[in-house]
Amino acid sequence: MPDSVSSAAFPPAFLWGAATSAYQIEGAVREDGRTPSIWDTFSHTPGKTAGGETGDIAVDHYHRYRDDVALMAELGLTAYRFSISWSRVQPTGRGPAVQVGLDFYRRLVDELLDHGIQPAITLYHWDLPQELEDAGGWPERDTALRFAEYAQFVGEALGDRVERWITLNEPWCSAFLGYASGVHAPGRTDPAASLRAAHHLNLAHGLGAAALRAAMPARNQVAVSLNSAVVRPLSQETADLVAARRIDDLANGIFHGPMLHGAYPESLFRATASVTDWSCVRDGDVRTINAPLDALGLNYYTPALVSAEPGKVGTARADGHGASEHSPWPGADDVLFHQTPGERTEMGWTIDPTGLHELIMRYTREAPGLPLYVTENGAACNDKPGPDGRVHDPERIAYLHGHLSAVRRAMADGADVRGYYLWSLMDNFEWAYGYGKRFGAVYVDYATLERVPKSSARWYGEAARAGTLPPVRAA
Ligand code: PNW
Repeated sequence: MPDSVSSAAFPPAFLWGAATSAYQIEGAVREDGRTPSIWDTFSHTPGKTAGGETGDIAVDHYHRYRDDVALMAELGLTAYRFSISWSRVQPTGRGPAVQVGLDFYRRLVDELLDHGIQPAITLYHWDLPQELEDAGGWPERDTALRFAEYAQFVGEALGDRVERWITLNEPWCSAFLGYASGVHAPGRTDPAASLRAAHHLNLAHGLGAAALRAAMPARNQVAVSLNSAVVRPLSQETADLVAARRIDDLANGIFHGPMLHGAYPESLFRATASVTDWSCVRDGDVRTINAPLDALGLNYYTPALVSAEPGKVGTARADGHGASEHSPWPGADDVLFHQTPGERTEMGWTIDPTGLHELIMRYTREAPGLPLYVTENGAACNDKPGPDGRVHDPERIAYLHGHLSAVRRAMADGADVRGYYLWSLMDNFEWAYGYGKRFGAVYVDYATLERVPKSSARWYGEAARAGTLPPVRAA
């Protein structure tokens, strides 16, 4: 890419953010009336997470949020995306909201605003109250109705001071890692249930968006964050193109179809006909899901490379996110996933910034006029403090430089990208991988919980202050 583009300034209003989620950072799982979510149950089930690690303490953000906000401000961040623990607000997933639960988030928001950092709230980042799972979880329609009620409570409590709202984070992961491959909570392996979960997550998004709008000032923005896959066929042969199309339906069309276009792709129904009859979709649901959005959040880490393997009914590791005997792709048993060539992060995910450019341009065409945010992007690296106590992570700086350049290039190509949230502010509980995978720009010493900004955090802060990317050597 021409240097004039990659080094060009970002617009002054561009948000330079970082992202986290509640279960991954808060800890304090039994405080102030919080009850277990599916991730508490899952992480405490032997064999489900690396080393049996849990979010019981995580990085203790619940008690350290003031210091964490001060650190963000010192680094120069202008935005912060975090999620709310539903179990703190409605411990049983239903009934009246708990004031102490809401108060924590109000204090956090006020702290952010006092430091000039714009908050963005994700309502659901995978931590369903366990009681709702016991009642059937996302495969049950009632969970979507419960979500709308929860959205209303949070919107009423914080809508006066938080402008940016995200209903769901990565519903693909909730539905398919949670209910099909089972590598995420609640760990079920029922393909039909996973497709019902996908529909009810969509419905939750639509009902939740409506509840937020009714509860908040009209100026606020309602969005959703999708981990839309960048799917590439291994060859241009018809069978591989068809395989790529199928994965695109199952990863993307299943969510953006009803959300952006008001319809599920017909080809999705055909591909999954042997798994479900989709009778969970009732009249009017798609209209509810299709409620207008104010912005779209895109989470991007790595592209997918697929081919057809006729006759194979198998379980290729689909995404690098935990091996399982069960596929997170119901309806795609004869599709094979390949490792994209190239350098990889500690997750084994190939580093490919062109995928982010492609993704942004795709949604620029798919949803003309809709402002876009990169709501997650980042890398797990093998970070260790050096003898001087500092943590040097040139790989992460290169990753960020590459991907932010791709964002800038997409903007030059006409995309309306309003901000970027690096995943993640600090090292945290990386789900089934436990604490072994470090995504933070800030290093966390898990023995002391001390925070040490990595060189990437300084580099990124410098970019935020300058509104342009420093050279990769700067740190
Ligand atoms: C996202 N996949 O997870 C989540 O939103 C974060 O909570 C998480 O820490 C981060 O990315 C890094 O993993 C993903 O299988 C999980 O394709 C799985 C996949 C993608 C993203």
